[in-house]
Amino acid sequence: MTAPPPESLARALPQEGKVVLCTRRHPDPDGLGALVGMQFLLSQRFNLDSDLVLEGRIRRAENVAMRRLLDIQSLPKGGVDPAEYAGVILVDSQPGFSHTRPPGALPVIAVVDHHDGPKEGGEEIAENAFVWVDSDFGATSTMVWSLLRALEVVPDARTAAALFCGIRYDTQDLAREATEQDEEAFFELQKLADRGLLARIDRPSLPREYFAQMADAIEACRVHGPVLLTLMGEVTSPESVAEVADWFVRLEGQQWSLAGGACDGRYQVSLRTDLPGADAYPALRFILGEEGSCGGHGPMAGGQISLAELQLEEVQTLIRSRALELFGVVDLEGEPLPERPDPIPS
Ligand SMILES: [Mn+2]
Repeated sequence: MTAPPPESLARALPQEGKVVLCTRRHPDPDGLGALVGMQFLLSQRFNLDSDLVLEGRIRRAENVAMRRLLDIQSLPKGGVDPAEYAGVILVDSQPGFSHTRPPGALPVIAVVDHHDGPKEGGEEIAENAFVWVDSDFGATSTMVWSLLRALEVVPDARTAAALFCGIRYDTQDLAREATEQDEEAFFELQKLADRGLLARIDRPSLPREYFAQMADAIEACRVHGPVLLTLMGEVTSPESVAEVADWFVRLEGQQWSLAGGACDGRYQVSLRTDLPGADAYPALRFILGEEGSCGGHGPMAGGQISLAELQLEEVQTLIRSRALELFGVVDLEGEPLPERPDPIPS
């Protein structure tokens, strides 16, 4: 887990002008935290201006709260005039990932990410780009924090809050896939961050639509022994699919939780496991097969299948049969999730 020397970041950056910072479509807190941290680093250390481009919608309540309370400003993707920028920096994602399309006509000058994933498709990476990909890290925000530290930039309260949230949610408060570095960054940043803001981001108020989505998820869930399959129809957001997978893996005795839902012309899928040492990415790659694409690290993976050529029901059937096959539970009948006690005889 060694970082490339920070001087190589300096070499990859333009001497002047502006750069675009972006992350995956439908950014999560780690993506947002890494963007805010990188923007702060560029302005404080390199006197370089940057604009954020956020693609897709931010809908999960914590993410919406994080963006609003930290006042994270961005340009629409169509708002980038390539002539105004010297290049693109990508965080918490990589150019070859299907859910990430940096604004075109600009070279990728830096990549900082902690995901495993497809290695192809990086043709737009500049020759002397700073590329740091290391799946040992629990969060990309930790990697950005370590760059700040190596370059002797102390984050302000807002930047610290953003990076802290990235680590907090990607590692579930250090409980999941956290390394010593994640731990050190977490506690350092917690000291520097605005705590009132952190509390408001962590427990945001929720619309009734949120509870309706969760009711649908409970209804759709089927328990196949150690495997939970929650293959929903239309969902309010891709994040809600991830949230359902996260929520249901907490069911006692469960080892794998797979959730799926249709949104924006794609069937979004999230896989979680609490089996010690299990790797979700190869499992999801098998389940989505050639029809889909995915990425992930450790116990979590996410991906999608386009609904342009396949019907929703076909995709659900495909995912269900491959998941039951992979996990060896083809013979187990799926049971509804809520187990109701027998009514008390009157
Ligand atoms: Mn991440």
